[in-house]
Amino acid sequence: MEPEKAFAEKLTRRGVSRRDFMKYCTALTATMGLSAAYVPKVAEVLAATAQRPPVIWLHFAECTGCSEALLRTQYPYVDDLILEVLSVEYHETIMAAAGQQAEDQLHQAVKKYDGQFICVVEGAIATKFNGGYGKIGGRPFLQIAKDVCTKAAAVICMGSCSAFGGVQAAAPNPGGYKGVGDALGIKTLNIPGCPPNPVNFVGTVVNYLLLGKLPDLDDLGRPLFAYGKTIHDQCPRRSHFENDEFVEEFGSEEAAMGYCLYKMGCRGPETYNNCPVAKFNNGTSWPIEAGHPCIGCSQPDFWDEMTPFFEEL
Ligand code: FSX
Ligand code: SF4
Ligand code: F3S
Repeated sequence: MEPEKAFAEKLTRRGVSRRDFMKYCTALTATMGLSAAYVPKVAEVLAATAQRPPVIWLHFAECTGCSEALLRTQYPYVDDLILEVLSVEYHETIMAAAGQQAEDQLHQAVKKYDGQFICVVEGAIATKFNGGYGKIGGRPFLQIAKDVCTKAAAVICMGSCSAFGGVQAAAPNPGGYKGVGDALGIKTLNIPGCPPNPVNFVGTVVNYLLLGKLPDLDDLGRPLFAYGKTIHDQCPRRSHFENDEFVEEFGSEEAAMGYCLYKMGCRGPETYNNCPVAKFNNGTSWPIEAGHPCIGCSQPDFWDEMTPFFEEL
């Protein structure tokens, strides 16, 4: 069967119309900062069936919210596709194997794809006491990460825990938890957020497949297409005190300002992420739209730096 036809049938089996799929591709292309001319190319990348880069997906100390965010979006089948576009060789949450069988699978995959695989990591790594504060199958996260990440072609940290340490690394941090880059002394591509937006992971992978390179990064290793601006700079609530029409509608500048969540502790002015534009659950909403101040979840050490939450800075 032609690949195009096979793909269309696969979508139909999952109850996805071609129109829905193209809508997703259009939103993804915009999120990646590419012009609309790239939409058909992005669709092609997702539809292609050629041999794809092998991926080894590791879990360390975290809540698995990052995998959940990717697998349980409103249109899980679309984000699911990325797991088919990639050749996922190991992923504890979704693989059938367990125990020794899973361990064997990991070792075989690392050996087979040495130097070629993309390693995606969720969760932070304990570094004190030889990594004694966090183990899988009796082996410290630190040891596993050293064995696996150092053999990868690229390491993508999914979520604030693997990127910067997250809640495990919050004071007093007895286990000496760190993000993967810090723990191993390597450069990683970071997609922080607690959880991160799956579209930013998909965008990073599609960028790699489409343009043959990883996207441009900021000095914290975050793709600029997603983390190039602050929440505040893109926030619709900001328009209420900067737009004369709204000020008039609210009666005074002060009243219009009340619509902003700054006084409830919003950390939007110090937080770099694309939540106002990308939103979550396929564009349904995002924290500030739902009435909750941004807590700065994509910034390093936000559990220490951005707390106490709900208090004005
Ligand atoms: Fe951390 Fe992810 Fe927060 Fe949870 O895997 S970024 S605690 S949403 O799950 O690592
Ligand atoms: Fe800025 Fe937060 Fe107010 Fe939005 S709600 S304008 S991000 S301070
Ligand atoms: Fe996180 Fe703030 Fe977005 S809390 S999800 S970066 S609005």
